[in-house]
Amino acid sequence: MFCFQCEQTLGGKGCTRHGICGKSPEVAGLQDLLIHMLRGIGFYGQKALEKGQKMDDDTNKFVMDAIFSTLTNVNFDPERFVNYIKKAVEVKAYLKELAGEIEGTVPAAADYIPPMTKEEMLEEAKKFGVMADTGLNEDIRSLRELLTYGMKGMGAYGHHAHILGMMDDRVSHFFYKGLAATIDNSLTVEDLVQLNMEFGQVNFKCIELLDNANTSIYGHPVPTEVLITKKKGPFIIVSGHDLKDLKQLLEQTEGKGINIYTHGEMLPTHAYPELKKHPHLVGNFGGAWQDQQKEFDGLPGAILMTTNCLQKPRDSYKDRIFTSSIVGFPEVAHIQEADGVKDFTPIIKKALELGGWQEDEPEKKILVGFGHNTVLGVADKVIDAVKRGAIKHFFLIGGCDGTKPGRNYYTDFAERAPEDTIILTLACGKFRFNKKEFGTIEGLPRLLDMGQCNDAYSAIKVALALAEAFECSVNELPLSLILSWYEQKAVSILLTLLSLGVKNIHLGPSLPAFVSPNVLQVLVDNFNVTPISNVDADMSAILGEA
Ligand code: FSO
Ligand code: SF4
Repeated sequence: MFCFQCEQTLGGKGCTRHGICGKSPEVAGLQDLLIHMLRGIGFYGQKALEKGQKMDDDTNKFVMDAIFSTLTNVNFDPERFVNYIKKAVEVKAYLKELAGEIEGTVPAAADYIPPMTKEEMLEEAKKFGVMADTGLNEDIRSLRELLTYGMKGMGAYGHHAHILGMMDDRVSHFFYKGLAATIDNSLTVEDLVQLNMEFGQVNFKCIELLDNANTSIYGHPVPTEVLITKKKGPFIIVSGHDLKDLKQLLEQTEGKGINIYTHGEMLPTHAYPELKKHPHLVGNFGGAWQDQQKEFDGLPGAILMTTNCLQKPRDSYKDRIFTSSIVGFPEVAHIQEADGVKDFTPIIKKALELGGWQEDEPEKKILVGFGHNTVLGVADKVIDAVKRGAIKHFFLIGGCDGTKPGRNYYTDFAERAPEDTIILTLACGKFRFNKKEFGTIEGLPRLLDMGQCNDAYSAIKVALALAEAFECSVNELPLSLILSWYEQKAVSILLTLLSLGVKNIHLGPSLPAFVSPNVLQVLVDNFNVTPISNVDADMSAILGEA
């Protein structure tokens, strides 16, 4: 196997024997084969679109879901990948027919048909790994992978928007174009840089769609205090990013005496009016995803993983963890779905059987719910405070957490931020410091949580509005982006920020292994992307201190 798509890749180079994430060589091989099939689907899909053919919704959905399934920490079940590959054969045949006669060269990947048993698929997969084409120019490989990983992230966001009934052709059609580009040998480094930027714009549209879906269905997040301590009684912990799963579970557990806790990236959901109105959505449990094995160990409650980040479940809780939709792990119960409705009966039964915590803990709370609607609602106050010098700078400390050392940087950075600065947070990196006290500036909390990683849309919207108010560009605002990346959703957000012309991003804890030295130089030259160094030096440089 060879995989280097996430930040924790072995030695900063690539996982070759077994994934640090727990991905087996078997799953890695099947994912390689699935991606190879999707590239061919991209070719015929793009040809069909160029001829003005209409793409049906099921095909678009398959492409998004299949690419999402290969994202880090989502699905570890080989059987699910065998099924995706079989389905991909049908989808490709359908698109080939739709595309009709092809003029010009057809790449070999487009007409590739895999064998139908898992064993044969694994043998074949060896031909299609990331490094299989040893003669490929390293910058071309780097840019193809950058685009592929960005699309994995957009597959996740597109999936969430789609299940809430929102989709846009610009988003769903880009997958064909992007995947086709990764097997187009006529494209140069410049073409691929350009395409990655185009992708960033399309992903911006995608996260906007998702924001519209979330806020039109569940209301705009409002500042909300969230309990972070245990309550007596049976409970279910819901992790991941899927608001629809959480809503359906809240409805199905109504009046059953079960408390629902959010975990990880589900924390911001407490702020949505249509979710918070359920009194049994009681609080948030634990820290970021990488703490789950320790935190779920022997837990007297049930756990639902709606998306990444799933880690290999320990035996102590394997009987009480459930996966849904794209997530999977061998021998872990999967929640079934029919016509968009999930049946959570098994998890409800499990929670009641386990009985839950025996006692209440003394209460502690934290504040969430500072999406674009809330922040822009107090924009006049914020702008005035900046003009008077009461607020000197904004730091967006956003992105994902992870297992590797070096991530204390973000906690240290937040703690070192001067008292006349505001800290905006996004995604699961915040768990390292969101329970600390940061105080207020003129009644405004200094730490404002904007939400999940996909809520980067909120941060961008606020930044654009502030730039308009101050009649300057985003890059001239007293705003610095201090980003931590882990998996491919972060890659998609990074490309979106770059495509919007955002410069001076501080990126860490390490740089992506799939970015070649020349591609990195392009990012540095054009966008001044800066690797994080040490907190004091970075803070001084940002604030212009001597
Ligand atoms: Fe974290 Fe995992 Fe949201 Fe990621 S839970 S690491 S960027 O999947 O998605 O922030
Ligand atoms: Fe390694 Fe990350 Fe790939 Fe898992 S997803 S195999 S940890 S590079």
